[in-house]
Amino acid sequence: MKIDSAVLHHLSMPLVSPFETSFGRETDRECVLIELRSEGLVGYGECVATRDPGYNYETTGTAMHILKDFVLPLILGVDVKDAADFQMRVSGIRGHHLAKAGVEMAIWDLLGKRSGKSLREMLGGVREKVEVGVSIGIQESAQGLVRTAADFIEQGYARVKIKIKPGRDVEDAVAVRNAFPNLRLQVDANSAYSMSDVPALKPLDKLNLLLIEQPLFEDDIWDHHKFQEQFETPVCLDESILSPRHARYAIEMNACRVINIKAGRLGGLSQGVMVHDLCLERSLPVWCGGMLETGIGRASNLALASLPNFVLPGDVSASDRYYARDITNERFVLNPDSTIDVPSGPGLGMTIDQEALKLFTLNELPIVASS
Ligand code: OSB
Ligand code: MG
Repeated sequence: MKIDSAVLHHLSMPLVSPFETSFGRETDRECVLIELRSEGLVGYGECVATRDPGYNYETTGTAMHILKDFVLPLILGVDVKDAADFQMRVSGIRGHHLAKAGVEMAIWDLLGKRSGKSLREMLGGVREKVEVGVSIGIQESAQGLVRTAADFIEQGYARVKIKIKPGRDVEDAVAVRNAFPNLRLQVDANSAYSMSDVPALKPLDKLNLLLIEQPLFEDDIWDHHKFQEQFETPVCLDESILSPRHARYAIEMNACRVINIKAGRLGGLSQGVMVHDLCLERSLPVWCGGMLETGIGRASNLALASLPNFVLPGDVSASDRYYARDITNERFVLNPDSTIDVPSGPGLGMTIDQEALKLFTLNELPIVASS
């Protein structure tokens, strides 16, 4: 499949409500939409880097640079056979997984459009709809959080994740637990703590949480082992798992009992599948994380989450939870059983609303093969 040209679309999309985590607050979601053209077909991929390097060191700015100057020159005018071939070609570029993953997604979209297969079929998904939950950012107060959670539960979300940070942890979690004694509830710290915070966090262990996500630093797989030893609640790693190797280290160190899979963080859907397969082999449940994606990235997450070992609900909510207007013509809706349907059309199964795309574009960069 010869890649003829590419366009990078640097987007900024207004969120329906601000999203606050331990590392910051977003009111508009920036990302880079990657458009690849090949043999008369157009494929799209979403790079989930954000404006600020809070979750990950990459930003939309670094992604534009790495894609334009390093990743795309390695594939433009080149016959890229599949995701594995793409990974081999970009293996000399250290890091920048979010940038690489966006291109790999666009390659899958092209492969599917060429073969008539959906991403779910190509990845080996086994479900036509996947269980989902909602990730709630830090609210103005514990009471406000309970109200927000109640609203999402009312809409049909059967699993809730709340963001925590020092000063806004146990009290918030206790408030939600008291209001909803049987709710499937989990917390995400986005690396806000260190081992000295263990005593303060200990009460979380009594709240019957599904898991505690990424309490410690990204590069602290070993300290997560020490943390897990002190908690009965399963620790889930997000930021720490940047490759299938990291997943193996974490499993062998007993640093976690659950892994959150994000194709972006791992450098591509193919790497996400590898982590999925490894966890299946080692009997660790996984679930699909989210990055407030547009319809493009959401379609990719749903296809990935249809693989057999995604046994916990994903952070993949309905389109209206994120955007009043999305860049895709198709919108995702929540089914009454807290699931979302996996797209079944060729590739990602999505079409772009060109008018919306224009509306949200900060910068558009066409790139053609040199020579
Ligand atoms: O840690 O899972 C996270 C969003 C941005 C960055 C990091 C995270 C998140 C979320 C959002 O939790 C989940 C979603 O897309 O609904
Ligand atoms: Mg997380």
